[in-house]
Amino acid sequence: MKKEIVLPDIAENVDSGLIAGILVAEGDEVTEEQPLVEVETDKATTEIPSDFDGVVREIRVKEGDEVKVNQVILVLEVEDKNGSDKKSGESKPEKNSGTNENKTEKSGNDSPTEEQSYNGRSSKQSAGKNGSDRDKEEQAKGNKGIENDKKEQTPASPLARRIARENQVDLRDIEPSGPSNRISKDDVEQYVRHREEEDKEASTAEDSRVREEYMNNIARVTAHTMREAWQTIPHVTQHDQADLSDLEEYRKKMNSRFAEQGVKLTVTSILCKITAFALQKFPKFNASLVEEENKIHYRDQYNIGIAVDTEQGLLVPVIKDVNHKSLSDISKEIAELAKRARNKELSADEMKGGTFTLSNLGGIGGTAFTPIVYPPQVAILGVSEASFKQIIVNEEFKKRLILPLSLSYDHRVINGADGARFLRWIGKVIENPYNLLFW
Ligand code: CAO
Repeated sequence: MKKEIVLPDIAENVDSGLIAGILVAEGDEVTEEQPLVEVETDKATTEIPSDFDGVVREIRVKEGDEVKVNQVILVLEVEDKNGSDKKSGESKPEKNSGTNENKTEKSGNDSPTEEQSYNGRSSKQSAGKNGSDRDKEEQAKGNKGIENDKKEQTPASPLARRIARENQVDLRDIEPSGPSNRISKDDVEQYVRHREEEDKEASTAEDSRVREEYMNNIARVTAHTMREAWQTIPHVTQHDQADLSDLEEYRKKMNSRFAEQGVKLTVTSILCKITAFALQKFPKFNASLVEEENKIHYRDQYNIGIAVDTEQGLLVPVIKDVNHKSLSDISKEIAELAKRARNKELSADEMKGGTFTLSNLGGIGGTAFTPIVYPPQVAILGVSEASFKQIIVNEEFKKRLILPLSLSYDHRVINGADGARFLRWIGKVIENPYNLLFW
């Protein structure tokens, strides 16, 4: 049968309370005297215990609700004992007011307090109803509860607790002002006021040091793309290095020849060409993932985006069909697109269709970085500054120009072993371009 648990008459001159906590959930099995909810009045914080063993069928209140005395808080399903058991009586208000002596006070006051005197009153009332033995037992339980709570809680009035909770104040941070060492409502309010003043001062000081600037369109698009990439792509970055010495020497030699045609062969253009070969050798790196269809789309176009640093932000123009273009054409095109990017002259089409990206920060510096994959691509090659290192060649220390390489890839498509193989292959071609003849 169903039994309603109502808010009992918890103290003199108190006709309502605030639900401070719900300690059970619908469907919970509860036992007699198990606390069901916490109710807060300006006199005490009180746990309302169950009058019966049973199952919680319905909770009719929520935290923060104001509840009147005799208002139903929740409904229990209890075993029908044909009314023989005095606990199964229907006189809800009396029943609950009869359980007042069981409530555990939350106050931690050392001196006699409103809560304790309330407890005393309740005990007296209940003594008349339930007999002295039970009363003593219950009072002992209540006192034990008070002792435990005293140890655990900072002494404070219920009203002070409520204001502290509403303002997210930890009572342990507050110095009580009164002689009883008990935190009062005034103490909490003063603390909150002080904290607000401090916050205001701090934010005013901060504001005066902040210069606001709206992000331009490039910065906004970059921010959006980078967030999407970072949130959706599980990134791994594989680092490697390659001996650039011979290739760099050859590049310089060739540059004197290309200079006549107004072309400068650059590290970027050479890496772009080598990368296009690598993408043909390792098609997974020139692919995109269509996760909703569980498919990988392999591209047969080798369009390499080149990250260009401009005053307005990062732009990535695309060199299309790199595999069909000569090194001098690629060099010219990168120079032209980088210039157009810096002059804000790039068209949208010139930034579309990339299947892989190359980001060379070596002209600026750095030893390694973790570039972010540009969706829907699945990999990006980062290049840092080539610098001279002592390395062992044929059992001898040699001064060599070492180029750091950082490959980031989408781990949903590419495994660590694939990444290491791809980057090592590029490294070997940089170290010895003859390798291209034998792949
Ligand atoms: N190591 C050492 N030196 C390098 C180098 C490297 N990895 N890359 C370029 N250099 C050298 C060049 O050889 C050149 O020297 P010389 O004049 O003596 O030949 C000098 O640095 C300047 O090169 P550059 O930057 O003008 O030309 P580039 O073709 O190598 O690079 C570009 C072009 C567009 C890639 C570059 O200007 C650029 O904007 N880089 C920044 C890319 C970026 O912002 N990436 C981050 C994106 S977020 O992932």
